[in-house]
Amino acid sequence: MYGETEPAAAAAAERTAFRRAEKQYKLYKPPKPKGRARSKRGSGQGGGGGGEDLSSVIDFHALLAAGDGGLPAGIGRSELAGFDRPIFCFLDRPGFYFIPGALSIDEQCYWIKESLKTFPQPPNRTNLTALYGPIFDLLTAAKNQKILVEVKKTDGQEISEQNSDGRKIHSNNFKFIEDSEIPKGEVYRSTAATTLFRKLRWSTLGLQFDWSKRNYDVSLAHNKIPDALAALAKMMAIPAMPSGEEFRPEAAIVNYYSPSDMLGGHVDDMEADWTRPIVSISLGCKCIFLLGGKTRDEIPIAMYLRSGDIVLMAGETRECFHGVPRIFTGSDDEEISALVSQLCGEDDSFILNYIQNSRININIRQVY
Ligand SMILES: O=C(O)CCC(=O)C(=O)O
Repeated sequence: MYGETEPAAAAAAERTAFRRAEKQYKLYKPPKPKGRARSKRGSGQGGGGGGEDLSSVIDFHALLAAGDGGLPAGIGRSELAGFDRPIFCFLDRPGFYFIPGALSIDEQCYWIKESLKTFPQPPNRTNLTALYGPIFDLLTAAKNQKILVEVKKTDGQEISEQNSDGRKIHSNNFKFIEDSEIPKGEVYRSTAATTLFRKLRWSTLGLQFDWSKRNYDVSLAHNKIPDALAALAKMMAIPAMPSGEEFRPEAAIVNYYSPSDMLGGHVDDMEADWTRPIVSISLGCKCIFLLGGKTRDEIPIAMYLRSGDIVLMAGETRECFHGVPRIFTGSDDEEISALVSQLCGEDDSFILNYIQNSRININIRQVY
């Protein structure tokens, strides 16, 4: 999901403690047998997801249930007058706050729906924008089994245009139609909306992030962060904010993870003031989140993030490597079962199907 790394830097990163942890936790798919059956010996490192050692992964929900007496060394509780949710922190990672179960089931369902329906709507950009141009109503099209087709222009006009970087973009040549409506001989290519929906990896809200330059491109058209999301972020940011100051939500990245996706270790360093937190909301399937140190050589702390949890990263923790090596799908997570009971309307089945096998992360940032 993130920018390319130089080959030498990538090779060095391979040998680090952070990379070792990523390899320890990532999902290993069993290799497909080729030809005659092969010995199973050595095929496994985690054996396709079962049997690996997850005993050192911190589970803040379990710690919460155990009460204050059960806190392991290095983990503390933070108390804040007027903030009515439990807050955990690491004594050696100032600026990191974990708010377990910060969102109710209703709120989670609301934000899952917004993430799938509203957040990918133009002018917000997604990973699909560079290939297809702005796509409107992808969720509705996917639900209705529509096909996105690139239609030949009849007036001989060039199908592609160039954006300011010289990269080809397509505009107005794509539209959703019924399968039965595909005009013979007038279509360059066609893709099922369900396929595109499955390929959605990120969308950006507010100020638009340019992944190729790894900075915010203020010249790109954008809407401001939706009021309800801004209000939520302001409220949740309080534990990490200097007293009396208010967080200003100016941009957000929404990450969509399918079962085998991971987010490699990185530092988010494109915002001006690192005393301001990144407010990071987890929805859907549980994942392992790695919080490393200021170099990849420090052994990262592994913790579970579950649907409804919120993490704040501010101050020194803004300089720390972090990433998501593993998503747990198809598990009997309590959080997912709770969503199942709530997303039971006729209109919800598509979303429910998606979220039972996916994770969504919304991270909200103050840019300036
Ligand atoms: O998915 C997550 O929980 C982390 C996302 C993240 O680190 C990022 O988008 O920079």
